[in-house]
Amino acid sequence: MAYNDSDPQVPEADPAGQLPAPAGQPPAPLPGSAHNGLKIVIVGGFGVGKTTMVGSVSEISPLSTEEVMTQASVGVDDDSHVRGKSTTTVAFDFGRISLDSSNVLYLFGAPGQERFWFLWDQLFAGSLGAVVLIDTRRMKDSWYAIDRLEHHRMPFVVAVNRFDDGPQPSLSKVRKALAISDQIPVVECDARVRESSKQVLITLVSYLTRLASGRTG
Ligand SMILES: Nc1nc2c(ncn2[C@@H]2O[C@H](COP(=O)(O)OP(=O)(O)OP(=O)(O)O)[C@@H](O)[C@H]2O)c(=O)[nH]1
Ligand SMILES: [Mg+2]
Repeated sequence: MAYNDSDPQVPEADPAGQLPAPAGQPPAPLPGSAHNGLKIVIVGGFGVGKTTMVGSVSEISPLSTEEVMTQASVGVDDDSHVRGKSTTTVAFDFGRISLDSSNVLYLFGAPGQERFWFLWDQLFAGSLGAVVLIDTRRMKDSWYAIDRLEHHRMPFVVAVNRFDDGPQPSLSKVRKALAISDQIPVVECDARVRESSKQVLITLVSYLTRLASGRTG
């Protein structure tokens, strides 16, 4: 089944159901019946919003490994489109969403800077699938993520994180520019908004479900 770029809604039932309290609120403790952990990774280039997405959608205060960017990174990291950004992920972000009484989604946000990419392969271990976050101002920064995921044969969906000052290509154009096959969902999102990030994860889980049941292609 080809994915419909023009339809921002997830076509299938919400497998995540209602999410618990937003991050920052007192989290609901993980029920003792939650025995099935599902690992998802969020990857993409430097400063595309990976940490923001984990933080917006996690039901617990996310664990993050943000460090202040120093003068030493000048000339090494391309910060030309992230001028307001003062910290960067140096290991990973970690968040959690309870899907139901027995299934829990564990979210890992990857570090975006090239010098930390060696960590990605470890982060992929045991993952069911991935979200590739895209910043349309720097589309080529996502090639490495897509390349690594294809290398690992890991299913992924593409989420275009819209920044106000960036170009606003259609999802079809993004798909074409990144040579994403028709079966792979390409959606847009605002990583700062919980509901929007949640929809991206639902898209991924729906896609994984379709793959598992052989209903794609
Ligand atoms: N306008 C806008 N800003 C965003 C959006 N998502 C994230 N930001 C901002 O973009 C900056 C980068 O976000 P991060 O979440 O740190 O990006 P990251 O991908 O984790 O960065 P690294 O870990 O350093 O690669 C932050 O200042 C966010 O507030 C968005 O959808 N729209
Ligand atoms: Mg980060």
